[in-house]
Amino acid sequence: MELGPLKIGISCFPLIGGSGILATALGSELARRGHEVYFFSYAQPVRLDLPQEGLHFHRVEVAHNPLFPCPDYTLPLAVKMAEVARSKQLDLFHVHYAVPHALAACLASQIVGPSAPRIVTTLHGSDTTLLGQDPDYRTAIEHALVHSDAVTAVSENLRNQTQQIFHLKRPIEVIPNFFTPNKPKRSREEVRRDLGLTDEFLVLHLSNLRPVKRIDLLLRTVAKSKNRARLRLFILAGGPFDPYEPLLDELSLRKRVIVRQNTAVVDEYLAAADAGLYTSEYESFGLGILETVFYAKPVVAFRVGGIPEVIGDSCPLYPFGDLTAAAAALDALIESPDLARELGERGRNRALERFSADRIVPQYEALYRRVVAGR
Ligand code: GMT
Repeated sequence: MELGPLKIGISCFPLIGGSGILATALGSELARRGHEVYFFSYAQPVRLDLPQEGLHFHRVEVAHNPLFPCPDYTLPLAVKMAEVARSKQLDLFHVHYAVPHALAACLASQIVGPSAPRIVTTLHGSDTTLLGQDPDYRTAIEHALVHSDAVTAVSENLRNQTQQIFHLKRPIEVIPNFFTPNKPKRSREEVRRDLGLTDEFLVLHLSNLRPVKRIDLLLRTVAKSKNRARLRLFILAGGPFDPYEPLLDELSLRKRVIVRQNTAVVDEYLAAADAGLYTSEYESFGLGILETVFYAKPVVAFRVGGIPEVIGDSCPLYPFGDLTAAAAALDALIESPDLARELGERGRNRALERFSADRIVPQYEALYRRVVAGR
């Protein structure tokens, strides 16, 4: 059954973090393809460019009602989703992260009743790998997964982990993340000048600095490099760097590391870099890695979670915690621009083939049509 453009409600976190960034990119692509997309969040998602035809943003007020001892977000979110679902006759909610978004969607659907939008839940990682093990959340997550009309995971690895943690009977479809580079506003030379660089090898790290990113290992890898005097580590931080300040002094790295906080648009920095360095102990996918790869930069990373699915055989990966191997890999790139170029190009070609919007967004559209047709 062929269905026309859909009305889709998207709930996501608005901050710098893979799930919100992916949800925002998906919403923009869907609007470009003629769908009407309604975002729900407590702030405008950092990469949501408004106004754009077909894109709407509904701010949810976190309730600080004096009757309650704690602020509440899930109920106001569910109410907003239900109101918009009714007034705009949404076809489906696509929620990113089980808690609170999938749960709010379940509640909104009960509020709306028989004509409620279908629910597609996309799992991004910590919502099942961490919260799924937390007895205070596990049952609620399980409820949301069982009551969604479709559940997707961003990698095979996350699908397997989720199945192991929850023993679900329902299928989980893997739809990987995608990325669309935006033309950088400044030239590579301008950006490097702004960062105070001349001919240093610029190693980029892009993340929210949560403990799972192992920033300690990131700094220790750089400290182990034979070429540390020739390199600069540039951290685009979506979270506070303060906890790692003492380590900078301990490893005598202060002059080698540049940190910029909360940068929403990363393209010009990706273009200005020479390589990416990621030392996470787990990534369901690693959207920052994909962004780096799309700019034809070679990546040094550990073989954990879904990272092998993103990188394939385009760059070697190393056992988790093998800092000697990671530092040697970095040295090889610094010492051989040809190798860096070859690995970077190989990664980009693979990413273009597998993780472009044109490859991934139609997979979501096909899923939406299946669940809406099954109403
Ligand atoms: O990595 C984070 O801490 C943020 C988190 C999120 O939900 O925003 O990222 C998760 O989702 C991203 C988008 O699908 C994935 O690329 C990240 O690998 C995943 N993080 C983890 O699994 C730790």
